Amino acid sequence: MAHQTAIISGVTGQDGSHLADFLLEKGYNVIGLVRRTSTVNFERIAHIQDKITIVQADLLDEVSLIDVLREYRPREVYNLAAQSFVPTSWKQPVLTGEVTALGVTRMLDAIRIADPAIRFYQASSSEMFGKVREVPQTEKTPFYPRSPYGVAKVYGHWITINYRESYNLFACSGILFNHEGPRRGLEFVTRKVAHSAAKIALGLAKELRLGNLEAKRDWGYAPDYVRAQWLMLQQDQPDDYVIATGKEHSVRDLCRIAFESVDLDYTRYVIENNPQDLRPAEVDHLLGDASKARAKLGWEPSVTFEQMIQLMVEADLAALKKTYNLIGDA
Ligand code: NAP
Ligand code: G4F
Repeated sequence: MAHQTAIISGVTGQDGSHLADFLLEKGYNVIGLVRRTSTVNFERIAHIQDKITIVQADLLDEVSLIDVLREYRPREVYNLAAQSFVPTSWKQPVLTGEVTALGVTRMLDAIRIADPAIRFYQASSSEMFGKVREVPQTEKTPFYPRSPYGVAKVYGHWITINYRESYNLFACSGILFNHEGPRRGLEFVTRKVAHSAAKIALGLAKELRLGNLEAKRDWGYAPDYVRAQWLMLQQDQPDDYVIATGKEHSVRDLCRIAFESVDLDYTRYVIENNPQDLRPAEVDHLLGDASKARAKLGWEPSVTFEQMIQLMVEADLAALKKTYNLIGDA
């Protein structure tokens, strides 16, 4: 496996950065695609910047994708790039469709044109289950997306399957349930809560405004989930897999655990049902059944929800203390 080349779109994101770490450990030559920005946003890959090759390409521009595939001739392409924040998908539904849906076709077409032997991973999402048709959700559960983001992901999922069946591409779709960690964007609820609990504990904030505290998710740990992405591309046959922990927690549980980890009672600080954080259509609960991945990939999660939230709060405490030049414990 040494010196295989892998291309990651979305390398500056949470998963892209963890996958780059993972593939470097495995001896891969890692090519990370970044879109052009006026200033660099390489915070999550700063520690490996000199170990990977960073190339400009955009999911909105197919020629840029064909060029990069022809130049670097990868064995594997991981398509992690997306407009991935659900609330933004109502504000920018067309942009979300262009990147998160049609961007998948551009990448698949680029592979078909440049080298159809490339193995392809598509970052599908449990958001596709939306208003869930059964509990828990498996690879066979029908989709009922509840946001423009979810609709775009359904398109990306089916175009991946269609290119596999039409052109015999080695194309896999990973239906990943929510996964988090200290590198999660600040706007997603786990990081928002962890960061605010740390700030309040340090006396840097007084309250936390949230939306719906009753929503439930099957939350896992991001480094475990990028291992599953790689495992899918190492099989003899391409296939689709649900990746989940099989345990669900509410946003309220998340608040309680995060605040308790800094000896605080969340009910004194959290303001719920903040209108700006409520959604036009909610996904009330997601719970995945990853039996297929366990059986065929040998995949297992390694970190519990409680451990992960604790780890996230600790990471934010340490980062805030450094930023604000604070000493001593919270
Ligand atoms: P993320 O942190 O939001 O990262 C998204 C990445 O996509 C960033 O690197 C971003 O670049 C890049 N990107 C956005 N638009 C692009 C474009 N037009 N061309 C090229 N790159 C572009 O997301 P994540 O949490 O790592 O998730 C990775 C993938 O898994 C996404 O497709 C997401 O929808 C999917 N997913 C995530 C989860 C989860 O719980 N994390 C669950 C299921 C599926 P910039 O840095 O320049 O913005
Ligand atoms: O953390 P969230 O924004 O994640 P969401 O919407 O589940 O989407 C994430 O997971 C998907 C997998 O199912 C990915 F495909 C997607 O890219 C993304 O990574 O919200 C989780 C829940 C929601 O029910 C939301 O209504 O938390 C609830 N929530 C309550 N208050 C909040 C807030 N979410 C956010 N972001 N901010 C709040 O203040």
